[in-house]
Amino acid sequence: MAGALALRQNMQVADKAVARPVLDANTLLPFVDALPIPAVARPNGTKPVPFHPSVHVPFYRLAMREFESKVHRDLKPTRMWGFGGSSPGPTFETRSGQGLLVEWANELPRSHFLPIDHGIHGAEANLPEVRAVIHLHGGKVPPESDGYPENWFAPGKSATYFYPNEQDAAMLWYHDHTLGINRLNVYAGLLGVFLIRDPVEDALNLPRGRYEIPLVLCDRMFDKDGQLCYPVSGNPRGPWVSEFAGNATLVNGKLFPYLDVEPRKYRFRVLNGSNSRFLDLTLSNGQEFCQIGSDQGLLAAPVPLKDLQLAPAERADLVVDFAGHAGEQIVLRNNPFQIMQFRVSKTSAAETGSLPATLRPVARIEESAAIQKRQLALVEVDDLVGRPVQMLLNNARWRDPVTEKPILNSTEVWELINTSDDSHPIHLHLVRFQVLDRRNFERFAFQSRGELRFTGPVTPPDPNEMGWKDTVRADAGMVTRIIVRFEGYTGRYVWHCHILEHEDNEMMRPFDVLPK
Ligand SMILES: [Cu+2]
Repeated sequence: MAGALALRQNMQVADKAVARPVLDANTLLPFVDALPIPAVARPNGTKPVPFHPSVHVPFYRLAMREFESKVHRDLKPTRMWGFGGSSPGPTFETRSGQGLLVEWANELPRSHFLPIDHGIHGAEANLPEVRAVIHLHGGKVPPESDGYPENWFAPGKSATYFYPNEQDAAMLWYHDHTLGINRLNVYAGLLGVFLIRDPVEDALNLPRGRYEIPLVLCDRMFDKDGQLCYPVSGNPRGPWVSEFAGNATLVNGKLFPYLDVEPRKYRFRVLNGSNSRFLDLTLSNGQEFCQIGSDQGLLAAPVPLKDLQLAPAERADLVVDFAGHAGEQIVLRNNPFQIMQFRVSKTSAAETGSLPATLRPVARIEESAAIQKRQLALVEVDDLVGRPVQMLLNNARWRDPVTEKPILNSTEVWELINTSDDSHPIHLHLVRFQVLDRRNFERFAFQSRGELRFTGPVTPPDPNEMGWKDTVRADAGMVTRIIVRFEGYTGRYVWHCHILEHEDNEMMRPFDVLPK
């Protein structure tokens, strides 16, 4: 019986692993489709808040569904998964302190169209093939609404989550977080933007309305019929691949879109929604732009940049001034690839948005405030020929006992000791944190004797990493130190690498926030 089941699984995997000719995205004519702007989510009414039945808040119902979408004029419609028939899903617009409820409904089909690896923890073959659970990335959310990876639900089921939004203005995003198949669900399209605003942001008079535009960037691979391809290892018993690099980048769900702009300031809310790809964004005319915010909101002051590095799951709030570029066509590049085009018109309506010299004070947390220091190794486990088979946090697996148990309202320093050859974007749920510094260390001494020997100077965070963060690049061969105050709620959360292939294969651990 077990043998027959295993055989069937392998045949299913083999069936899905059939190599299809991959589309060379460079053969597509660029800049023929207008950039889509995701619709703003509309509430379906109001409902009482859990535990406070006298308080009513906006209630939204978003259904996850399969649909077809034209990602390029010259491609056949692509099968995708999204929210209410779009990927990215509708954008939430809310204000700090304005709580809301979302019923996330799984109305997906019962079989997955991407290759599941049933050998991965949480993706066993006896579980429903299609499962989903939604996490609000960057949200300070009670544990029961955080989208714990094991709290997935099958088609026909739903979960209603409460988002208090008691946090500063920021660009958050929502996405699937299902144990073992998260990389496939997000790749299929289960992600969207969630904007929180507040009076500090309002007072800055930043570009708004049609001059404020979300840019959700996701690299993908398509076959010649325009269908999503996801690679497999070639081993039918373990189709998992350690990372994904697509040859085409969707911007709000289109390949190589264009956007008509006026010669004035625009605010772009950029999300790297890729599974694994680190972005290196520039403008083709070499012009400077300003980063005004990072993951958890506004920076203290604008940071001028010509080149923006953005790890998976990181966000950047940018102001680009097209004044002085009337009539030009400017390409946004992820070096060296083209991503999208800005077509600057000859004339502009009166400029109303501004870019103040200071934005929001960001008080640095003193290191002396930390009552606990944790050394946490990022480890790649290879097979005999050096192929990665698993990624671990502190050599522990998902189902090992919880080891990180911070106390509510206490401050800790986490030292992320990256012994691998890859940079890993590390994300903590519930909290916001600050980056202290990075420093090279000697890997052999650490791996063989557990001894931390530094080999280089302390490197401060980049200027655009000096604000509040929820995801940090832990670079290869370096110790990246962050300082975190565990505020908000007690209960179980997770921290993980946001390379989704790593997260799915053990590079995720629970942590418990304990009461005082
Ligand atoms: Cu990783």
